[in-house]
Amino acid sequence: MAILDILCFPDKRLRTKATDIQTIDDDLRLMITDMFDTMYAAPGIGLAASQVNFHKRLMVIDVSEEKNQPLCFINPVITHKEGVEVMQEGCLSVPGFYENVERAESITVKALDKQGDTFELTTDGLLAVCIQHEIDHLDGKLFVDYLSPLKRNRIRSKLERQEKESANLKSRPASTL
Ligand code: GNR
Ligand code: NI
Repeated sequence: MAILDILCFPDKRLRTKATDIQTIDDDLRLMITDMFDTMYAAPGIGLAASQVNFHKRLMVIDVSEEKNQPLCFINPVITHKEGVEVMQEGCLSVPGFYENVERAESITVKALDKQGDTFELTTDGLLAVCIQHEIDHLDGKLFVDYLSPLKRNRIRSKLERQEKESANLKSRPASTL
């Protein structure tokens, strides 16, 4: 069981465009297991590989109440979008901030599962929102990009300040705490 570190906005590495996965082997399946462990521990309903500094097109999702419906998407592509819906979103890479984002209401996504078999899924609601949110991560995009520059900059400043504060605490000798 390995819990991976999650990159936080405004870390530039979150802007990397992930590349397609060519081989689905045991190394990749270990990464998938670690991503599920990390997502459930956070806790979150989804996690894109980009968030754990692995810039390949891979994401995991579980939107079930019981946390017993793990979904793994390799090289996901949205093949159809319909309607518009606004939902309040959060992100493990933007901790503590929740804002309304407009996305397609219903989508069809095509991907490979962890055996390398192609599957297609048509869905709406929270799962559709989450799939779009995770694919954005793989393209280097974050939900804060949909907000006004003013809101985004406020969030950036607060997270930068928190990051400096925690870095300071870590470098202080225990005797001064
Ligand atoms: O845990 C998460 N919750 C969430 C809520 C509304 C819309 C999207 C999400 S995804 C997020 C986990 C995350 O950051 N995935 O990239
Ligand atoms: Ni996210």
